[in-house]
Amino acid sequence: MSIRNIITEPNKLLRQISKSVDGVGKEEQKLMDDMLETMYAANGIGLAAIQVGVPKRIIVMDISKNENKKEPRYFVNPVIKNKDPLNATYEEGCLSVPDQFAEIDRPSKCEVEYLDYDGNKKFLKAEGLLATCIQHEMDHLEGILFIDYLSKLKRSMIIKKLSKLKSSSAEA
Ligand code: GNR
Ligand code: NI
Repeated sequence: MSIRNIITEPNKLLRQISKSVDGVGKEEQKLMDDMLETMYAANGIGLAAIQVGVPKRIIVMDISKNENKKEPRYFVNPVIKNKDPLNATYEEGCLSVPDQFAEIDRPSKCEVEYLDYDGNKKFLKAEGLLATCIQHEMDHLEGILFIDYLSKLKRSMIIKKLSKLKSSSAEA
């Protein structure tokens, strides 16, 4: 396993639409292992493959927040089958939008069909933080970031701040 570099906004890669994978093979499993390690190292609760530069419809997640009892989840080719008409608000952050947080409204519950780490078809009914996180990650697969739900002014202020941070640091 190895830790990969997390791409941050502004970066065109984050706006790319990720492609479905043909099934879960060794390559996908290696990617999921790396993504999970990268996510834990960054103290995140979810990560989409495009955040490490791979445009595949693959997500890893662990909302357990307990170092001793890890509960990794893997979603390959996830599809949302149902969304609750009732919304819930959570303060969201994103590893690709460092140190920025905002309250975002999303359907409070959702149902997802996907393949797991072993390529088996699964169906999950999610609510609470899990539902929010799945929707946040699935947005990444469409090139959407949580800041896209903010006003133009707030979004452009955040992007400006992040570009300044980038130009003042050694890394691109
Ligand atoms: O670590 C993360 N925390 C988080 C908090 C509220 C809603 C969504 C998230 S996902 C985020 C990690 C990330 O950027 N995933 O794409
Ligand atoms: Ni994110």
